[in-house]
Amino acid sequence: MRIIGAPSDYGANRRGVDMGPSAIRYADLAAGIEVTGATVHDAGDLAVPRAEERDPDREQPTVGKAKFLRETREVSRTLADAVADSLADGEFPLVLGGDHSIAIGSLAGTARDAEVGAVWFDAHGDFNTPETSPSGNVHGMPVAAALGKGSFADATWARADGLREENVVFVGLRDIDEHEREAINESDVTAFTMSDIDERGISTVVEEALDVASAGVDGVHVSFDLDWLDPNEAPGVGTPVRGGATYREAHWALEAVANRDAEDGILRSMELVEVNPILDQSNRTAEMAAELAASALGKRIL
Ligand code: 4U7
Ligand code: MN
Ligand code: MN
Ligand code: MN
Repeated sequence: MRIIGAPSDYGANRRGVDMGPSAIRYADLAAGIEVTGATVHDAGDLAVPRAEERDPDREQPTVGKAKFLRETREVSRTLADAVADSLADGEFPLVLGGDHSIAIGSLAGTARDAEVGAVWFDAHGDFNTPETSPSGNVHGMPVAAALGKGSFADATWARADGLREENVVFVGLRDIDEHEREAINESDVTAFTMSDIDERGISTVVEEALDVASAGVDGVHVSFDLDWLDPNEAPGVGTPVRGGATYREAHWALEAVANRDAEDGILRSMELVEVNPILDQSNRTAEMAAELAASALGKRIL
């Protein structure tokens, strides 16, 4: 497998997530994964322009109120190539963010020559468009971007045409904006909320999510936003929302991904995003990210 760092924070409204890849590596990511018997190649970090270095006079492609679209487009293209190259070389791509806008690149890369589904572990729907976004932050838009919603319809760099809407599944939503909710309801994606997990249990929900995401596709991308976890367990995120998944639920979920992959080889690519070391306590959130990656790739903890 191949680790690809994408230290971009252009999609979030605060600094810090650009240090996510370093923090997750520091938490012994590679050693944790090697326990599964996998060979880990670390490809390092992609070159991402620093926010302070950008030229304010240079023209920005403005779409609605989406911020930093030129930089986001650049990062997305670079990352899409890196993910596609990794797959072409037969290595599983594990992408480290960065904020969740990097998923635009991961999805474009993994869906370049394939039909794919996606399982989205997140407190948020990430289904805003430049038109509906209350913040203008692109980390709240990657699913809509990849599916070509709103003004993303014309953004060939953002659209992942191989991503099938009916195979996109959200798990554990608990903070959705009004227009975002309408758009999710009108779409063909499947959405499980935290209430669904309370009612039906993590195992039923995740198994069903994997069924939906993997039906009739070549592979599944797992996108893991650390704010899916409860802030008590993972405080180092930019947009914490109380009432999230527990440590045990998160491990169960990703062990289920690994078990399913062992059965049918459906896991195609994965990303861990939104770790913000500045807001973290002793790197706990990055450690959680590293452990969860190992679980998804086959490590059993208990
Ligand atoms: B994340 C938000 F308004 N919905 O669009 C927005 F609440 O990648 C938050 O899931 C988005 O962390 C959070 O800005 C994006 C907001
Ligand atoms: Mn997210
Ligand atoms: Mn989120
Ligand atoms: Mn966030």
